[in-house]
Amino acid sequence: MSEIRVPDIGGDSADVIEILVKPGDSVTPEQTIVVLESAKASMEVPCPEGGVVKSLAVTVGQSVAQGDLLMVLEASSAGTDVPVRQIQQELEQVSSVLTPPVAAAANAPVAAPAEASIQTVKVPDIGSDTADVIEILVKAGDVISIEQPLVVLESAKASMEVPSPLAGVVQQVLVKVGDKVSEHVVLLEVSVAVAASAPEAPPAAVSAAPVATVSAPSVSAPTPAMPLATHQQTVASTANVHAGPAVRRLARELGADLGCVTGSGPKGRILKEDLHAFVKKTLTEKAAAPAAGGGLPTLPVIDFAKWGEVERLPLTRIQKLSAQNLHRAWVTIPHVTQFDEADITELEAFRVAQKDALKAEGLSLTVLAFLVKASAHVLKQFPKFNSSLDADGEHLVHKHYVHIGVAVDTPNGLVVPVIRDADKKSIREIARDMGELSAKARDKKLSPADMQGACFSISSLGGIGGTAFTPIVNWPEVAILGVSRSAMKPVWNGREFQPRLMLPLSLSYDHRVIDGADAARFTTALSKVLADIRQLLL
Ligand code: CAO
Repeated sequence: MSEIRVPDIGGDSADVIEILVKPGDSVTPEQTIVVLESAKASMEVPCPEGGVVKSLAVTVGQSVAQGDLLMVLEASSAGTDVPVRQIQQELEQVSSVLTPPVAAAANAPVAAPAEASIQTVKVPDIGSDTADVIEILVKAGDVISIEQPLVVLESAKASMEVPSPLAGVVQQVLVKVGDKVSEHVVLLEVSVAVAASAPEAPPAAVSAAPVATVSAPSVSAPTPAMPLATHQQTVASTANVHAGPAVRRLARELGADLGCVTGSGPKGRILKEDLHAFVKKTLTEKAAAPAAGGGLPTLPVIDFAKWGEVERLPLTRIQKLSAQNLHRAWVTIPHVTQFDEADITELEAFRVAQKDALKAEGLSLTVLAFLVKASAHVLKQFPKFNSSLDADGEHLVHKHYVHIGVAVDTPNGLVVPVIRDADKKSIREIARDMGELSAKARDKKLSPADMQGACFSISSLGGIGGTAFTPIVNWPEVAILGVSRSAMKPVWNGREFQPRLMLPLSLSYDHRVIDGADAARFTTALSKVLADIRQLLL
């Protein structure tokens, strides 16, 4: 039975922030068992020997000091107890390697302005002859603060962050990744602010830049009293994230940017689970993205003025909003458009006959009022077209009301006011609603409520022209009817060609909800109603 205790943690106390094993777990020598966090650094405590965890003596959040009992371990084989002291001595060799770096004021170049002096940051005692520079966390121009990690070094024994003993602005980084460095090698030059009137004033006077106080442990102690068995230690891949060495190491191995990972541990600390979840999510998203290139390619910025004179006009609020909505609908809804033609010869004759009478009432009777009424009628026969996909992706929400949106072209952009309960209204009432809503639209007087709650939309370009188009479904609706200009056409009636007024219909629909056959049935039914509007009376 072995007692595993807190090794030298380079300070008075540290909090237990993660426990990585539980009673009954088998552990191997050097496997990390707990993560501690002191005021200066976070550190992993490796198990000095293999065995089975008998009991834990600490809980997350508990404050511990050197020598405190962490856990009791049942040795896997008798007689292999390694004295803890021996392990601790070994660890201390590593943890004590980091002594204050030297800021060689005497070596500072004199190019600094009167109110700044250039200080150097050198490699501290790293406990071995040489170490590799494996990561550089700052660049020229960066504003750095005391204890901010500057570079990560890796020796045969350990990886370690070298924190800044100075606050100032990095002038020059004098090493690069891959360099082999040894104690006293200059890593950086930092411009440190000093009192302008007294450049040689004692450092104590320069509170923001403790030039000569760099040897004072409170300022200069490099991060790591990391009492870790060397290769268990790891490096900071991202300077300002809250994560322990093992997580940082894993992130480096996986090429994951810890800055993008949300920590779920105490004080937002990134745990291994967070990193795994992040990597999994990223991979899933990549897999779900289109094969070539993954995701939507970003569009390059183009300087159109290269080819001639240009003018940049701001988009209106409506244009920006509809751009967003159209784009979202276009990329998220699998669209199909069903084309058809309705014979509106009789309808047009009726409309023309009624038009003037309604005009006297101030109403404009166009084909559109008939289309709204006929669509409402057919929507009741085809409830799927009057539905929306539920957010859970597993239900279809059928609406027991029929509100129809009508696209209106205004100088400020496209808006879609809604005619409520179109199934219950007469064509005259629909024509009145249409007139009022389109006037409001053009006068910018539509309220948000006027444009909400539609079940189905109609976009009519018939007054303008065209033979067909593919409208974009107005999400969360599942279908939209596009209407083009009616034209007189020769139609074969079985014996002869007859001149008939044909109205082109373009029905775009969400193929997740509506099948092609349903769509063809819908336009056929609509065409029949438009061909003989007496059906609306039934
Ligand atoms: N075929 C032939 N003529 C048509 C027609 C059609 N499909 N639709 C309308 N017309 C005729 C009308 O009967 C009217 O003629 P009269 O003056 O002889 O009666 C004339 O064209 C003008 O109609 P209108 O456009 O003023 O009226 P409307 O009811 O047909 O449409 C409105 C109203 C507000 C929908 C329309 O003005 C509008 O803004 N349309 C554009 C919608 C749009 O931009 N959609 C695109 C969305 S996707 O970008």
